[in-house]
Amino acid sequence: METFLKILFTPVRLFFRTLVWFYDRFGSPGVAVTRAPERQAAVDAETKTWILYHFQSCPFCVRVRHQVTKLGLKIEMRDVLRNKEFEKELKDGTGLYQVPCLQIPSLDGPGQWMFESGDINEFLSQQFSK
Ligand SMILES: N[C@@H](CCC(=O)N[C@@H](CS)C(=O)NCC(=O)O)C(=O)O
Repeated sequence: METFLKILFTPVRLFFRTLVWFYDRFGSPGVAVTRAPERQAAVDAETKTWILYHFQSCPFCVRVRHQVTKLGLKIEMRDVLRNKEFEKELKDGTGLYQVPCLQIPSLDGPGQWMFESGDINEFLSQQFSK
């Protein structure tokens, strides 16, 4: 029964993945933010340790990756499907397995973990739209 269901859902999964791939590749992240070099350096310094836990075929992650691109941020991306260590970090740090998740480490610890693509995008936009 399990094998039958797997076979049945494979084309659906592939179709969905293809849709997300197109959205990722061709969906516009919007007009890119441009900054003076000094401001960009300050933004880069602030986000240097930030991490986005994600995976490629997750549409909510695409949303956040587009926002990161649009805002010109250099946030480290950790793909939890490609690397089991990253998956473990996410689960150990939050007790959840949900992406996207933005980690903003503090100087002395894990800091803040943020879920929900809409909340993450809103937060990034508030911090870095200039
Ligand atoms: N409302 C959330 C939805 C996030 C969500 O559903 N993410 C899926 C991946 S697309 C997930 O992490 N699922 C957990 C799982 O696959 O076990 C958002 O906007 O970020």
